Amino acid sequence: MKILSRAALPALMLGVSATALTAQMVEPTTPPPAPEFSAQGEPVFVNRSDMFEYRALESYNEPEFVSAFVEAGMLPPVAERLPAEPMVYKAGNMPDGIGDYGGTLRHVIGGRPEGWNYWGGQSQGWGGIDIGMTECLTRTGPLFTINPEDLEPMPNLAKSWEWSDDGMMLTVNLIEGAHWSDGDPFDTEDIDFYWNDIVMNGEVTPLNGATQTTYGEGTTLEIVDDYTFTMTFTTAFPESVLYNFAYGNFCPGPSHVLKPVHPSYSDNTMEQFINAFPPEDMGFPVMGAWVPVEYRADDIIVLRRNPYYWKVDEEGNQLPYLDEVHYRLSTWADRDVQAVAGTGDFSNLEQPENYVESLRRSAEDDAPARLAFGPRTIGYTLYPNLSGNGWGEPDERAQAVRELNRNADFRKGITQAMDRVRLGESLVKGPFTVQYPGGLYAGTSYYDEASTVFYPYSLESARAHFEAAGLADTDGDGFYNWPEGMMDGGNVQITILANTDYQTDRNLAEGVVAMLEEAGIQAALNLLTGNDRDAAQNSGRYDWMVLRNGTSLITVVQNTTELAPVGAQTSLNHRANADGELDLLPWEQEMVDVVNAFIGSRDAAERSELMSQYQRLYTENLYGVGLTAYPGALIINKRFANIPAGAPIFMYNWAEDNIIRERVYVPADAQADHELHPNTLPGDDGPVTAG
Ligand code: BQZ
Ligand code: CA
Repeated sequence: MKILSRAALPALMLGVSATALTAQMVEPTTPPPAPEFSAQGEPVFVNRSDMFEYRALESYNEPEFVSAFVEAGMLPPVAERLPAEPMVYKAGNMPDGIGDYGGTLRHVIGGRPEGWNYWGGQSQGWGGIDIGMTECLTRTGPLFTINPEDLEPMPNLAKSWEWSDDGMMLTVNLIEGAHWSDGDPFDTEDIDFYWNDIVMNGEVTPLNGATQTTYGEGTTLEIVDDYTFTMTFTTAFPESVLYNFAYGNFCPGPSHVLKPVHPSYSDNTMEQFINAFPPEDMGFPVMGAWVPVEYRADDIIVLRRNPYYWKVDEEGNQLPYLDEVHYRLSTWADRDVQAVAGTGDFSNLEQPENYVESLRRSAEDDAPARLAFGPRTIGYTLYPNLSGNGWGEPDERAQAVRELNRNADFRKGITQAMDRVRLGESLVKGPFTVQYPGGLYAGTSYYDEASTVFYPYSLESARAHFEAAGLADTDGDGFYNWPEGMMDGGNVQITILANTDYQTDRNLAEGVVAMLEEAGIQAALNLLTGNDRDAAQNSGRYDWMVLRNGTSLITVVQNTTELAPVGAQTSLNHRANADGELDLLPWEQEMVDVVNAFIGSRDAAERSELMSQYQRLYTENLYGVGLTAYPGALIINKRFANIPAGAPIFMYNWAEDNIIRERVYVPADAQADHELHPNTLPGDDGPVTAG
C-alpha cells in the first residue's frame, strides 16, 4: 500500500499523521472459506447432438383441436406450418420421454409489461415471458447439461455456422421455412432489420441489450440469401459472438410488423416506435412456443400455443406439449408462496427471506411442488457509478460523489464498512450465504482464489480510508463532510439505488445504508420498481446501486462484454457520456484490455490466466463491492414431467430457459382444468376457436 505518498498531504492537512493513518488501515486478504453447501441433484451430462437435431420426419402430428382449424381452412396442414427440417428433440434426452398434449403452466411474476416491443427495449414483466416469446439465433440456458468438451452455444434459429480459415468471417445458416406465429416467413429480412435498424442504431437498445460493440468494434453483417448471412470481424475467431447470439442479444424481431413503424421507415419518432405495441394489443407475432391472447392489467397475461412453432419430438408431434401458459401479475415473493402452495406452478426461489417457510412447506408429504437447491449463483454487488464526465447528467452533489467514487481510498472505505456476515444473516441464517468479495463467483470455472482480493470488515480501517480520501467530520456530528468549498462543506450524502420489487434487494440496501452510517457516511435509499430501476441503471442516474448480478460473473462466456467498459454501453456502472466519451481510470483500461484479449483468445490456458488477471483487477480496485452470494432453488409443481435433473435457477440463463419448457408436459391423467381459453389458438385480437 503506497499510503504514505498518496494520503500524506490530506492527512497532514487534517493534523493526523500519515503513519497513524496507516496503523489504522487493515490490509486486504483472500476471501474467507464458503460454508459447505451441496446442490441437490446433478445434471445428466450429454452432448448437444444427444439432445436434438434438425431433420425432416415422415409425418407430423398436432393436437386434435388444432386439426379443426385446418379442416375449417383457417390454418395450412401441420407439415406446411413446419420448416423443411424442424428441430427434433430426441426422446432419449427427455427425462420422462415423449409427452402428452394439453395442460397449462402457471407462472407468477413480479414485473409488469410495458409493451411487446422487446427490440425497443420494453420489458414484458420478466419471469420467463420474454424468454419464451423471443427465440434467438443460439441458446445457452440448457448448457448446464452439456459436456465441457462439447460446450458451445446450442443451435436454435441458427441451425449451423462455419468460420472462415482465418477466423475473420462467420457464415450463419438459419433454419429454413420457419414462420412467425402469424404465418409470416422467418428469414434474413428479420436479421437485416435487427442488425441495421436495432443493434447498429445507437438510439435504441433491445431489452437485455445488444449494442454496437457486443459483436466487436467494426464488425459488419452481410445478407447472402433468404437463410444465410455472414459477419466479418476485425479480430480472428471471436467465438464469444456465438454466446452473444443467445437470449438477450441476438433475438430478431418480426420485421414485417416492426419495420413499418420504425423511424427509418415512417414518420414515427423513436419514442413512438418503442411504444407502438402496448400490452393490450394481442396477436403480436413471435417465434416462441406460446403467443399472448389475453392481457388484464395487474392481473394476468394468458398465452396459447403457437401453431407455427418450429420444433417437434421424435414422433413428429409439433411442440409445445402444453397448450396454455399464464403469467399472473403479482409479486416476486408471491411467486414463491403460490409455487409451494400449488396455486402457481413455478418459482426461482432466490429471496432467502422465503427459504425457511418454502423448505418447511415443500418437505410435507402432501406438498404440491418439488424444491431443489442448485449451486451458489445468486449474488449481489454494491456498484459505484464510476463516470466522472457526465453519464446520466449528474447535478453538483452527484458529480461530487462520482469524483469520490473514482478515488480508490473512498471505495476501500466503502467496502471495509460492509459487515458481510451480518448482511448475509439479515437475509437468512444457516449455510446458505457466503461473504462475496465481488468479481467472479467462487466455484465457477474461471474463479481463482489466489487472484481474489478481499478487504475485511473494519470500521477503523474504513474511516482511515475515508480520511485518506480527504474527508473529515469538520462539524463533529459523526458524519464526514465535503472538503471546504464543496457543497457548502455539508455532510457527504450518497444515494443507493435498489429494486423495491424484492425484499432481498431492499434488505441489503437498508443494511448497506446502516453500515455506511456507522462508518460516518450518510446514505439514502432510492428504491424503484423493476422497470424504473433498470432504466435508472442503464441511463447512469445513480450514485451507487445494489444489483443482483447477471450471468457474466458466473460463466464469463455469457454476456462477456458486460465485464468491463469495453464499449460505450457495455458496462453496468461506467458508460459513455452524451458525447460518447468514456473516462476510464487506468485500471479500468487494464480490465478492458484483459476482457478484449479473452474475447479474442482460443487458448484455454491463456483464457484462464486472463480471467485471473481480471479477477485481481476487479477485486483489488473494487470495480464493484461484493456483498453476499447464495444458492437458489427451483420450485416446480409435481404434475410436470420432463424437468431436467439438476437444473440451476440461474447460470447461462434463468431456469425458464434451462428447463426447455417446450418439452415439458403434464401426463394426460394429471392434467388439471386450469385452461382459461380451451381449444383456442392465438388470433389478431385474442383467442379464436375453429369454425
Ligand atoms: C427470473 C427472471 C427471468 C432482470 C429479472 C428482474 C428484472 C431484471 C432479471 C428471476 C426476474 C426473476 O429477474 O427475479 O427469478 O424469473 O425474471 O427473466 O429482476 O428486474 O432487470 O435482469 O432477470
Ligand atoms: Ca459532519
